[in-house]
Amino acid sequence: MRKDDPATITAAAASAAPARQQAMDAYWMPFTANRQFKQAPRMLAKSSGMHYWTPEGRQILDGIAGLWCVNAGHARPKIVSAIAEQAAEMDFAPPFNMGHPKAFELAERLIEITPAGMNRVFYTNSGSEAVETALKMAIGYHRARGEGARTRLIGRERGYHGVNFGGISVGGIVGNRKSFGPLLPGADHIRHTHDLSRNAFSRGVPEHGAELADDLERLVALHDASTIAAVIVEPVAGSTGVLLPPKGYLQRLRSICDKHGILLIFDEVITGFGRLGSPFAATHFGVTPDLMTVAKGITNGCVPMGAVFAKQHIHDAFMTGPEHLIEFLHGYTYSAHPLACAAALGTLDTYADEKLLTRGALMAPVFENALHSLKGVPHVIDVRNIGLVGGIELDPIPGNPGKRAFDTFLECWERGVLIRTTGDTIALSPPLIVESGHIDQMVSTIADVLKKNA
Ligand code: PXG
Ligand code: PLP
Repeated sequence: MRKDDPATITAAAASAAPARQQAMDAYWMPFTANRQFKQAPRMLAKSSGMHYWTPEGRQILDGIAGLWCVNAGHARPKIVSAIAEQAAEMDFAPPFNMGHPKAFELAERLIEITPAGMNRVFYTNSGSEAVETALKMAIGYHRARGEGARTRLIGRERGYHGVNFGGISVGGIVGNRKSFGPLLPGADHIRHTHDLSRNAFSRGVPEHGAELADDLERLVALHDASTIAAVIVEPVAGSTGVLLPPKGYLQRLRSICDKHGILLIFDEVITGFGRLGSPFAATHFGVTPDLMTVAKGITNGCVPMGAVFAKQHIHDAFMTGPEHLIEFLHGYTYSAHPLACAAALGTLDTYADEKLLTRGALMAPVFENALHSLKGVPHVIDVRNIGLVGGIELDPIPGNPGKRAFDTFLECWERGVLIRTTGDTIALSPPLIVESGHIDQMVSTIADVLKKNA
């Protein structure tokens, strides 16, 4: 019997506590409608390849790589054994003033695939922590160079940069910000690039909107460049509903930053590690930022880990003063955790063995055609795609935003397909091992549900 045979899974699950009888009050769930969930829980108990299984043994096709992170698919042998062996060999090593070989080996391996010049790696445990780290690096860098007045941080409307205070300050998702007070002083935002009137149903990057990068000039005129440390953007915005950069937009942002001595930070937590069909969005678009944040796909989602990649001159600016003193007063107990480093090395091996960091480019045409077949299906007002990321925007039910997409999510789950929704946009981001049959199943399930509920 294969180990991913549903019968085996059902037997394994039966020995665990049955999901429905599990007491559920104590666990306060993240980014979840807790009361709705606990009335009708959606539980996952096992995963392998392109699939999850529920505790009852029902197979679910994973249309979102877990949460944009399981890029090589689930339960990959090299990653599983790397974690198991590391746990037995050394569980933890203090990261402050101590090292362990895999942390250095991993950094060397990572800079082989980062854009040229981004050759310093700082480890965190999540994308949110990577963002906080990058923002502090940007401000600290300017101060170390004698430009201590450059403290402003610029984000973009609708941007998502995790949930910590720095990240929500530069973030632009209103719901994630409004309940939490005044946030970081000095943060400001350029306009988002979403424009259905000009760009609906674009295949790949939209034609119109490069000029929106000039909005940065407006903020420079308002605040003066001498007060601005950095601009942070997602090269392709994920959480807010899959918004692609207009043709030429990122290049323009880069040149405005250069003109004014402002650092450019790409938040590649979703776009990193092959999602667009290239190792990173920076590689894909040919635009190199000064700092880059990653997480998720760095360990295939198997152990929490994030990182900041920095250009060498940023790192070097900190390397002053007495040699026995700490140069950058920042770090996490679990930075470079041995289990995470082992998982990341197993992940990079798996990506290399199967050429997964560029496989998205091979599958992108199949994915694009399947997604755009949804044009004309009831309530579909836009389809957006790049690499193996897709966004399907639905017209909202009047007075009930988000409901149509959430109901579609629930029905797809009942029909064995896991999708993700944000507002009224459905996001698809399958593992990079996806085959065309899986793509057909995802897209036809969504189409069937939308037609049934038309
Ligand atoms: N930056 C970006 C661009 C992200 O997409 C983070 C930072 C934060 O990473 P952590 O590891 O702290 O969650 C993210 C995370 C969604 C969704 O629904 C996306 C993310 C997280 C949760 C949900 O699209 N991205
Ligand atoms: N809070 C307290 C009281 C701590 O001692 C520490 C770390 O030593 C932290 C927070 C930060 O934890 P971490 O390093 O895991 O982010």
